[in-house]
Amino acid sequence: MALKLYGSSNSGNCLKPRWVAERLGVPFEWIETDSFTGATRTPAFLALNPAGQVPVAQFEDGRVLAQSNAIMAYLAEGSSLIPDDAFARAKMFEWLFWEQYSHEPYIAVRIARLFYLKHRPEDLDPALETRGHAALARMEQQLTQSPYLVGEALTLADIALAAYTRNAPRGGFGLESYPGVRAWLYRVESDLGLENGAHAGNG
Ligand SMILES: N[C@@H](CCC(=O)N[C@@H](CS)C(=O)NCC(=O)O)C(=O)O
Repeated sequence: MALKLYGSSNSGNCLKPRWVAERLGVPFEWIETDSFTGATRTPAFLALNPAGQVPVAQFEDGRVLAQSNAIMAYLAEGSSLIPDDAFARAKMFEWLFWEQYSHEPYIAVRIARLFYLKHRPEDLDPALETRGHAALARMEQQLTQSPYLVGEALTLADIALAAYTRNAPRGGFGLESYPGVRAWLYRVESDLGLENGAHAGNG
């Protein structure tokens, strides 16, 4: 298999490049690598990615690429998932950078602590909840104006943001007050062939 994707199936960051590869019909081998059980800290894995994190893509020629959004951008080069228009493309990157700094550190971290590590809500930093809701409100603001984060069509911005937003209820973030986000999630999940609402506490 030409492309190897090392990742954990429970991680939104890891699902992002997998969804892109599936959407674009890029063949890949998935190598399940669980960061909770030390698989990202073995000498073999650290030789691949010294940062000790998944996802990691390894190409046929041996080259290795880390960082979910960088892997997505490389896989999607020349596809409709990256807008042709320079400004729209920059807007897509605006959302991708924002996702890593203002969404994932709160929503993904609260999901990990509550759902996977079984921490008690009262033991968590309250900023995770307030900043997470601020991120959802920012998305809602955009998604009441356009069906996708960058205009009329699915881009990498939607794939990146859907990864943890669809599991936000597992982090204690109810989506009831974000109708635009819920309608957008339904759209993106349908585009990607994912089960609608499967992880959102709706069924
Ligand atoms: N910014 C990175 C974050 C990657 C990341 O945090 N991966 C987690 C799993 S979701 C991990 O491997 N954690 C293990 C560690 O940091 O030791 C990306 O988008 O790929």
